[in-house]
Amino acid sequence: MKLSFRWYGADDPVTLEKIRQIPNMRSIVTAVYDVPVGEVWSYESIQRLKEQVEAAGLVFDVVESVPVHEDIKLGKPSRDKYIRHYQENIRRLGKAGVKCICYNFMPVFDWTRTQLDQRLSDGSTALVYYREQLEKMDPLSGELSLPGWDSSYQKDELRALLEEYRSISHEDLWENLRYFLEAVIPVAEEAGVNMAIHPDDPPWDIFGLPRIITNKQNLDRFLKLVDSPANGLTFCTGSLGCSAQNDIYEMIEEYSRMGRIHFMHVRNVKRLPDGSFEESAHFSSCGSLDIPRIMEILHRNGFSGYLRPDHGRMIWGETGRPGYGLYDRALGAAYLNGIWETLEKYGGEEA
Ligand code: DNO
Repeated sequence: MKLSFRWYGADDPVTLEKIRQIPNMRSIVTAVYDVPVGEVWSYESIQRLKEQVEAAGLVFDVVESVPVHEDIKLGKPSRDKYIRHYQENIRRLGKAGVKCICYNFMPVFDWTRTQLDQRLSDGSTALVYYREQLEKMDPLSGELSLPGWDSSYQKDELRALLEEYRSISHEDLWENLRYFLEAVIPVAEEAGVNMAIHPDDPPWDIFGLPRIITNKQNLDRFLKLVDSPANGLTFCTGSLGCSAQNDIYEMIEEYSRMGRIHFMHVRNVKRLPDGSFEESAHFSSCGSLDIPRIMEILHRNGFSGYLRPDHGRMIWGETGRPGYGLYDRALGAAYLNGIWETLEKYGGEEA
């Protein structure tokens, strides 16, 4: 397991120097943020990131995300141009030492919550998804913005884009994903890079848009689309785990044994009876997931990929990017370290 931490670049209030002080921290998960979606990342920007990360004594080997242009997901004729750009980004990142690229195939919106500062009983605030709130939300209102969302759309562009998706079925999206993978996976293999798709968060359709990376059946289908080790997963426990139908332990067991999990996002989530959920502290009893069980499965199957604590609550008065403050994610890292060290020393068949 290679412990990693997400960093949003030079203007992230959580500095590399602070991240480095988290015990056992190894890799920085970041991206080039100064290039519009679909364009080629400049060598200079990639090199600058690498130098900044290495100067802080950390490793630059995971990128999250190289976003996929909507024309690729929509299967438009212009997709070939964007796929060429994507291939070039994989080559450039591979040359810079990147081993894993996280991306997603969610139409228009990335991860979605309905409120970013819900107060929990301990006084901290967390990101939540309340079904009732979602039903009242208008994606065109621009009332919500999350880190990682492409907020560069003008209202009219967004309306037009949503309109285009009206004719895209789940099967169309699968077909467009296959087309994309057949083009990029061979390039990734050659560049020594593992591609790791992030599941849809939450793992069901929202705002009438199709979502397909949602459950075991679909992940099985995804892995078979191009059956190469370079075509793998970012297994996000919080994304897949917010649906009670997903047996995430069974999934982690199978996919880690297959060697197809390249990146783990580990966080906890508290499922509510109506299908809503609240993000919670990493510690198991704060939410619905059994975190030591997740770590035990990974350990037993010899997991050697990247792993990062995922979203944290806002605690101790910290302000910053929703879900991406320092304190609670650092507590998460320490907790995950503790479980892993215990497994290494005293448990599991590999110990
Ligand atoms: C949320 C993140 C996602 C993820 C993308 C990958 O916190 O896990 O935004 O980076 O879906 O493309």
